[in-house]
Amino acid sequence: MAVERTLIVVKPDGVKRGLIGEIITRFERKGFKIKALKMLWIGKEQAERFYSVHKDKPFFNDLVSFVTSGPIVAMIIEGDEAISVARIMIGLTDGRKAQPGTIRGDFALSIQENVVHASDSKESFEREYRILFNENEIVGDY
Ligand code: FUP
Repeated sequence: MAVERTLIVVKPDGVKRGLIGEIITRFERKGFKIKALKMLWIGKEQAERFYSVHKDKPFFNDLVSFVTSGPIVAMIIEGDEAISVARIMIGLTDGRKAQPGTIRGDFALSIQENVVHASDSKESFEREYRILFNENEIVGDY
């Protein structure tokens, strides 16, 4: 058993559509512990850093505009194999191709406005959570 942490973000479309509770509930019911949770509205520079791996992609500017278009909800969850399990729970990037039963499969019909983000590796998590959280916002064991 490998207890891991991962970062989950409810994107601006998910927040505007009232899906915060639904998404938190899915991760809680699955058995993950929430170690940090907050709503924030990131700016252009923070968004560009968050998505820096995509800086040369044609969709980069649209992606940055979208993710700064409204508040987001960010959380750090913890549990067995959190990184790979969360990726299964969110589904494929394109909501039109994501399996029903996954978050994107149930709530998204777009590749850009796909409701939720989850770190895709330990390295991504380590880099991404530091962009959105300070260490003192993460709680200890409970
Ligand atoms: P994912 O890890 O599933 O969120 O997907 P990626 O890291 O490949 O892409 C990050 C975000 O870029 C996606 F959530 C949505 C956006 N994106 C586009 O807008 N267009 C694309 O063709 C691919 C990704």
